[in-house]
Amino acid sequence: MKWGVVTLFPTMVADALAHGVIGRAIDRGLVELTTFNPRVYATDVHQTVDDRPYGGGPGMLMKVETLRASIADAKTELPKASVVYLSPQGEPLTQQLVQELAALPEVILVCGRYEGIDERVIELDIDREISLGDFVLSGGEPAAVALVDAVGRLVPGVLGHASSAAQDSFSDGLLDCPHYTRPEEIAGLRVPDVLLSGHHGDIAKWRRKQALGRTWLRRPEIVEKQELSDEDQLLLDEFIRESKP
Ligand code: 9D3
Repeated sequence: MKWGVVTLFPTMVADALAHGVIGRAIDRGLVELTTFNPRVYATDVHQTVDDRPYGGGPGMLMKVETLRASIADAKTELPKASVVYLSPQGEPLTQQLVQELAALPEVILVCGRYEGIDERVIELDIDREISLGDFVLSGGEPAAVALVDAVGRLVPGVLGHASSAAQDSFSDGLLDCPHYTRPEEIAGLRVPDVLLSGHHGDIAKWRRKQALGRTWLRRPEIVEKQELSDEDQLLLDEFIRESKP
């Protein structure tokens, strides 16, 4: 899968993605990442890439000519790409949207800085607008990193069998169960007996029950939206009964 990222801070994106499974996927050519910097198209001595908003007020916008030149450059290199503008006004990112993007051959991500970009550039050059959620970032780059990471791990061959995307929390809509490693006791806190029992059936049931219970406690709206199987409903009822004093 090919990504183009339009950004004033190309190293911020490329360096952040150079590690772990995505870094390896880039090294192996499974994920291709090219950055396009509007600064390259600045023509004046100050290398200006920002401009003042009509109507006045505080804050600047990205300068139109340099931004559009770099988007055009990205489109030439990635002719099949959907162009995504990362912004707080966008559609909230979900795993479903991540899966949708993973089916595309090429995506161009436009990272805003300052107060954002001219509305007409959105109309002319952008296919869709995506947000990470209702909190404030300083620019689109951290969102681009998160999006390439989330989509990249769905590209065939990127994950090993053990961590395959099908096993993810959220692939079945639930939060993950608690995990434990050595030692058996930390500051008086013991690993649950069932995990030491070697009974794989009991362990799977316990993990499922914990996943259902934690989702019910922390994200009740996720459980409400789901149609639980009879077996899941029994496990959740048991968790709720045991969680009451
Ligand atoms: C504090 C400035 N805000 C004034 C109302 C507007 C604003 C402009 C630019 C807020 C954030 C940003 C930069 N954010 C992004 O580029 C961004 C973002 C985000 O802030 N939150 C969640 N997802 C995203 S995707 C891109």
